[in-house]
Amino acid sequence: METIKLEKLDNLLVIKLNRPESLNAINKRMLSELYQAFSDAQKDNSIRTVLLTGEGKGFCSGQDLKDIENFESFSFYDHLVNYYNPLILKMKQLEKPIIVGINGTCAGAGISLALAGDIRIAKKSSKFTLAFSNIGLITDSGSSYFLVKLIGISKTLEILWTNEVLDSQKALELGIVNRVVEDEVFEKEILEFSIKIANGPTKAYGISKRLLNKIEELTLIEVLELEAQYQEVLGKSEDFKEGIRAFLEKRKPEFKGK
Ligand code: T3D
Repeated sequence: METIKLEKLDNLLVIKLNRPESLNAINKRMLSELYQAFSDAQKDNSIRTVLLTGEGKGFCSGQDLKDIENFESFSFYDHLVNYYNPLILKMKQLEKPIIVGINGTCAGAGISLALAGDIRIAKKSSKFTLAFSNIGLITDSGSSYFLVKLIGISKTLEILWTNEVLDSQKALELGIVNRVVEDEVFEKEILEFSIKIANGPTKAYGISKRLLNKIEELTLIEVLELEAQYQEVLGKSEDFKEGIRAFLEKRKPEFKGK
């Protein structure tokens, strides 16, 4: 891979965006490589969680503005529909946890990428800016959808129109990130957190992701039915049996993700 680094740490796949000279700006190659990495993670049963983070001082500065040769002939529509959107959907549809470790600057489509993950942990010194309207664009690659769900229409419009640079504490207060970690311990803490999740009951985590991500399209009656159907499946899983055994034997469960 040219634009991302992959490292397998037991059952955790670490994906590092690897174009640090541009704060990990996204080019076509990176979009294809990320799509491939998430597709492979879906097929590989030994991978039980993905940690997505960035190399260097940025997490991701969004679309590589130097990669577009001719803006006149460039089709934003084709680019989004063929490259960005499939990746965002692939991440949302992956039935395994995706932890995003935001290690620095996060801008434009970098925010979309972070929001397509499930849990975001930010390094304290990270900065967030939508950047889209700086160049006369709107939120894309899912960020309109994710932001409105997380922080509402009015706040999304405010940060989009003003291009306010949010620090990690503000991002936490708004609910854009789940946790903020001191710079010195960031690497250690995102790894520890991800490993803990990777050792959990992966099947239950995957099914809860599937259910919760579509909950707003469903009625209470439909949710009650789906909860019952999915619980029926999980009640037959190896991890459920192990959870019960561990409870009775007063020890910590050793889940296998099955
Ligand atoms: O269809 C489609 O594809 C459209 C999709 C659009 C989605 C989008 O993401 S639109 C938004 C694109 N992103 C931006 O507009 C952000 C542009 N960058 C910035 O505004 C600033 O760089 C930051 C606020 C992110 C960080 O500022 P700072 O001062 O910390 O760093 P810097 O010095 O500006 O950047 C460091 C280097 O990274 C610099 O390179 P140089 O001059 O040292 O060689 C800079 O040019 C480069 N860089 C930063 N962002 C990008 C970039 N290079 C290419 N593309 C970037 N997005």
